[in-house]
Amino acid sequence: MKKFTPTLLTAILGLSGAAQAAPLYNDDFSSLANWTLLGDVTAYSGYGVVTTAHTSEGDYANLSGNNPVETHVGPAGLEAFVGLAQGALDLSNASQATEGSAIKRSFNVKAGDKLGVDWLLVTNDTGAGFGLDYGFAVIDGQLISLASASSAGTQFSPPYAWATAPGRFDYTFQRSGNISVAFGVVDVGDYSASTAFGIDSLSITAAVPEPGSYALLLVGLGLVGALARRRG
Ligand SMILES: [Ca+2]
Ligand SMILES: [Ca+2]
Ligand SMILES: [Ca+2]
Repeated sequence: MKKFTPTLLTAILGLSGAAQAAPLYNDDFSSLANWTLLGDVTAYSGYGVVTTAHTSEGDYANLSGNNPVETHVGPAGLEAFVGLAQGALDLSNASQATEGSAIKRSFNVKAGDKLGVDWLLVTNDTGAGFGLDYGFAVIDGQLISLASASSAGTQFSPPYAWATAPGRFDYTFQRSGNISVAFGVVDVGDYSASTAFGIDSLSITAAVPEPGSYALLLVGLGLVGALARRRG
């Protein structure tokens, strides 16, 4: 009987390895060339960074020289840019989002594909009456709050006083198509006490193979077995 040669093993392992496809997209945010930008946005310190820091406030946390954008000003506003209805970024009537920045692009994906991205929020928006600023994602029109200034409890270096623990956001696409993905940050309740939201290491990986693919794999293995027996 023919033995399983290294070549044959490699072929079989290669087949099963194909079930774990390489990422469809990777982004290390060394550049923002693939994104559309609004407000104070820059690639900084290995992250894609959006901030609420306004130059006219003498805020030295502004990184790009471009100012954050008003949240609720119709088509030119931040909410419209990320594909949300006016008022959607408010936490409540009493805690309205005022200004912020965002990046967006679209990805051609299939339902079940998975997105992952690292994030870190750094802020001066702490203390009594503050702590409301937040970083968010908007995927296919759905707002997902990722990080709040209220959870920034680790001392950070100037110009920001506090940082959250680093986080990773995982998302499974609900439908196939060219799906819009945005990341942003907003001032809430006031325009002051800036917050910066950094994202990094974005990847999109294919859904696990459909049952049909496994069936094909089993048929393939069955053929290999039959060949081995015939030649035995
Ligand atoms: Ca990076
Ligand atoms: Ca603020
Ligand atoms: Ca501001």
